[in-house]
Amino acid sequence: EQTRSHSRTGMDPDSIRRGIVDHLRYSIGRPAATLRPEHYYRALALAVRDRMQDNRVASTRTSLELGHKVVCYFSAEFLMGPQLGVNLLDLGIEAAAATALAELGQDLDEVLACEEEPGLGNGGLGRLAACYLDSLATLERPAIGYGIRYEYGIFDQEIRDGWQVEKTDNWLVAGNPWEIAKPDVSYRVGWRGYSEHYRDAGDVDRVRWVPGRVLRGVAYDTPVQGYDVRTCNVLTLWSAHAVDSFALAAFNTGDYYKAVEDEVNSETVTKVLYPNDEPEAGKRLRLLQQYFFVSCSLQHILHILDDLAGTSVRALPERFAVQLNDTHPSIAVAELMRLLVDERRLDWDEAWAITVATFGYTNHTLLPEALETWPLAMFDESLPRHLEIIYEINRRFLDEVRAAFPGDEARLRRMSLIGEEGGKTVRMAHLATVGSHAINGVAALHTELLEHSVLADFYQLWPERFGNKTNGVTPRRFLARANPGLRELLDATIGPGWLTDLDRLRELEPFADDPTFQRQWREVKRGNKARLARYVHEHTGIELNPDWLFDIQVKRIHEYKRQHLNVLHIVTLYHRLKQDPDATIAPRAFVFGGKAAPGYFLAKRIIKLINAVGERVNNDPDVNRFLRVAFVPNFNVQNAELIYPAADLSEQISTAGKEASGTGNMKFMMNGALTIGTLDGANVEIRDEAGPENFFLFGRTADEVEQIKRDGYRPADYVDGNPELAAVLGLIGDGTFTHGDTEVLRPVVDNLYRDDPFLVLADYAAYLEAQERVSAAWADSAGWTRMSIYNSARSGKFSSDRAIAEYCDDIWDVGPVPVPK
Ligand code: 26M
Repeated sequence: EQTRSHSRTGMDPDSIRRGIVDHLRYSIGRPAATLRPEHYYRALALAVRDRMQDNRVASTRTSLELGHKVVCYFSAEFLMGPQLGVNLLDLGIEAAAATALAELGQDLDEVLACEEEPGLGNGGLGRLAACYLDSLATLERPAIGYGIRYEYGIFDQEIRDGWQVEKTDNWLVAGNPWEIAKPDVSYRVGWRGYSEHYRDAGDVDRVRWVPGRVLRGVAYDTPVQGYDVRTCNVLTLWSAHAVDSFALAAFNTGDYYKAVEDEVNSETVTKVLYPNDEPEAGKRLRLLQQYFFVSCSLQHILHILDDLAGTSVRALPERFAVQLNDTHPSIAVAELMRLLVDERRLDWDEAWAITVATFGYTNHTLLPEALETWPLAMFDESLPRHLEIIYEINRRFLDEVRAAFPGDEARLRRMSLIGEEGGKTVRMAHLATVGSHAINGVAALHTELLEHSVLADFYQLWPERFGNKTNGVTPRRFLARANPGLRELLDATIGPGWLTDLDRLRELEPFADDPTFQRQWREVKRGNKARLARYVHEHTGIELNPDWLFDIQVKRIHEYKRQHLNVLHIVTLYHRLKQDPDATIAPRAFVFGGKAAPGYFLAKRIIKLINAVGERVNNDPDVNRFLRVAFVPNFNVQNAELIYPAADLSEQISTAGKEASGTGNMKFMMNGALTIGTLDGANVEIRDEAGPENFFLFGRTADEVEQIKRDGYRPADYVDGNPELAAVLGLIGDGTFTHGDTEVLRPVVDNLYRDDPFLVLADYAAYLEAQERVSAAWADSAGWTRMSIYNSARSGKFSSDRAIAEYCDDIWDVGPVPVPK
């Protein structure tokens, strides 16, 4: 290992070139004459993985042998994005790899473009998990990400005739060079069946679960390299397979064929990622997915403990901290109790103390329709023993509530793990809360609302368990990789330390009014806008002028995120330009991107609305001198890296109180966009950091939203009181944007006029007024540039390094474990 630079895993261009050539020969196996960039991609990826693997071996040895505590991040989603670029950055071998490839006649950028991104997440929650793995490794904290190896990730979105069309994301077809299959790391996971009471050898009454079905989980490990450190952690994703034989002892011959018949093929369990905002939830297979990965992960953790000689399961909370990323893995609370009580034969109280000391729970949404519950009957049929355990947890928990709040029957009903309204259900947020020593929200406002609304009763019982952990994003991917121009300018201006200490961006402040620096800043931004314009042209045929204001909204399409409010602004400008042929406005390019859940009717109409307005605007010579509208198809991590750095204006316009945090808002800010936004989620903190003079605030507050709803919101009143708004809705409804078709967009207009559950119309006037302020500010180029610089300079708080340091200090009690170089 001392002679590493001469070994097969050296970091110099010669060693990397030899690594590529070796893998082309021994791992790819194609005649030299037929080698294309994708083969060089795979060979380089494997060569890079080899180098991470050395670090991985050293990291495991250091953390496990020295007895350090390990963070286990349980998440049904990890939206990792392309790996090659960041891994080269983390290892410090971008230049060396480019040289090695050049010597082989290949271009690094072309090779990077060959990577198919693993889209194993829906959006914010899954991407957050990926940013956190990056920061854990960079901060040298031993960590394992546990999740599901979906064969099909989030669907690929195509736009046809303005409509979203879903294509399956077959991301594994060309193979995945980053993962290592571990067929020897495999666990059995039960399902259905019944529980059985018996007397053990020591004459103690015990319960065991006799599953009706069994499947097998196999681990696939992906290394997660820290930046400029030896620490390399791992993401373990579980893949479902059939057990070796279907002929389980529990089956009698009569059951056998029936069992095979109605058995879901075991492999289907990890087939496909579910959308998180599909209106029709409560799918049995989804429950099985959750239980499957949680059971494998907990078995793996207990197995690691067993392997550490002399470590009993009683030491679990000293050696492992398990974080539940939303309620998706919250069945872990019942599963760990089952493993400890039924299988390891601990008594209940001791097992419960271990469980609560082990788990932490992060809540990511307050939307009532998004809180996970399972129909009791389905739960009982699927996980009968776990339901019994949940009843016992609930019985003891409600005794505790009764003792704390005597005679408060309503409170007991509200807090129960079992919901009674509209058919009995298991409330997963309650299970996660009761089973965790730490519960957190993801932005200050969100945590506040959590403590006083959704989990208010729990907060009153255990205030000390609650806390805030404002989200963060990794500057390695979303600044250094995504914005090479800015990276270079930052390095030249304040030195390279910012990449691991983002607060140092503050050192830019003295340059905010410096004309030379301002010019360089604008040149970087213009280059990024030209780069995005090329991409948009290539993928949509729409031409955008990089000198225009780039006004961007990218995120999942959802009513609460209010993309339609943005469209109302565009249609207002269209209307004004058509009304007055002499009118001029500061030219703007509106860019949208985002996927709608396949079953979400209105979200899909909103996509159609954006594209319909875009088609009309982009082709009308009266307005296309001032306005363009582009919908970037298939928003994903890869094109996100082109989009965030190209923004002048970041649209963060959710109804106050509905967006838990947002993380795109942080990526825009770091890259020098100004925000137009409501007081929602982390926007509040973004405005605090940037300074209110560098943020375009509008809209009702969360309290006002609640007040308006309580008073009986009547959206039609806002239309009747505002002729311009009436005209704008009229244009959308009368076929102006749909070749005369008055039906297609009718549901969107009707919904706003009749219900408007997210107060689009109540905030319309304030939004227009804020957009006027944006246009006025844009007219002053030096002033805008100063505000842009201040936004980047003050974005340090939103590094995931800050967030992870807080989790480590306040919840996990895990310090740095440097791995010697
Ligand atoms: C489900 C059914 C119907 C409508 C909505 C949902 C639903 C909405 C949100 C289900 C789950 C949801 O939350 C998951 C999620 O991705 N939350 C996001 O987590 C990010 C990381 O913390 C935050 O930045 C986002 O604000 C939050 O929406």
